[in-house]
Amino acid sequence: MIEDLNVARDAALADVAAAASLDDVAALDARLLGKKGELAAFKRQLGSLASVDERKAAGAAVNEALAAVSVALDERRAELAAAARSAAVESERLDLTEFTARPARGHAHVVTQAWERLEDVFIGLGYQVAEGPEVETDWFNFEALNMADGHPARGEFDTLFVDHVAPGGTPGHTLLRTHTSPVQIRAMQAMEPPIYIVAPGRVFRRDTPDATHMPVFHQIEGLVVDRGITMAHLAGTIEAFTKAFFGGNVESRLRPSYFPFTEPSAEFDIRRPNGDWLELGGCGMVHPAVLRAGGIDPEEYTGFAFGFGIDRMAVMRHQIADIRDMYTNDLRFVEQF
Ligand code: FA5
Repeated sequence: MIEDLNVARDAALADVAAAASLDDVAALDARLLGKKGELAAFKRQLGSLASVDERKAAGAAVNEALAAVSVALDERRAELAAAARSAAVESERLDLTEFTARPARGHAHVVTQAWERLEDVFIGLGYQVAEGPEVETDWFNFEALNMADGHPARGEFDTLFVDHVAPGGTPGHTLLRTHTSPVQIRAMQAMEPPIYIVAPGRVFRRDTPDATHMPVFHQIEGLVVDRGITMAHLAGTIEAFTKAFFGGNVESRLRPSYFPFTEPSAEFDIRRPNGDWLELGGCGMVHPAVLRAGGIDPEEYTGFAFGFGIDRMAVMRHQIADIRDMYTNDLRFVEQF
């Protein structure tokens, strides 16, 4: 019997060593050690042995075999559990190395920087920042600015019309604003004098892109309405803000011009390093008809207004040769500013 037992024990140990999973181990445990298991069967045979000594020796051998198989099962179980744990750890591992390098941070675009710097300069001079819509009506963009239907000056603004008819309106009267000047009217309607506002924003024209023009560009409008405002205040204000924006050493000139919404009118130019003059904006004393359209009595108040190209100011500040370079989205270019 002991020989049979040894054969059965060795076979059991071989099976345990070959168990491939924790489920296999559990099945073996039941098959080998259970009450009706293969090794327990030897216990039942003990009674049939003749002598007490034989029974003792065989009983001890059965117990040893059971203990050996039990230890082997525990060991195999521990091995398989450890392997399962490391497999889980491996599969759930997070690769944190990608977070060790700081992600690159961008910065404001050169035109946005100019926009914000201009706002800062004017806030420093006591102005408020105003806004208006980019999609405007014919009335705010032209009519209220002293450009009645058919006024030849309308032709100077290559206007993009929007396929939309306002309630109660007529077709062809909704447009993308061609300048920030309609915000003058909105500000005058919304505020009582004294008015000191700037309105930076995006404007649209059917202009062909070239070194100094874009079809979508930015302007900053200025409007002052108060008692006793003169052209001298306008000239002083332009000098103050261009000095603050460009630094002290800029060569500039105000040259007589014409806008239907200002009288008298002027244009402001600045000298480029190559000696050429670049037009930065238009300005003038607010026309009485425009004050009236804004609900202000021109007998009581006077005002000045200006509209400057922000993109052109950025170009001048950074000595950029071509305005289009700012909009090609070439990182090698935009990272320089
Ligand atoms: C106007 O738009 C007037 N509303 C300015 C004004 C306001 C005059 C208040 C008087 C009182 P103008 O069309 O000249 O004017 O444009 C003003 C400035 O916008 C130009 O001097 C230029 O700096 C800029 N600008 C005009 N067209 C373009 C364009 N296509 N691309 C980039 N900048 C432009």
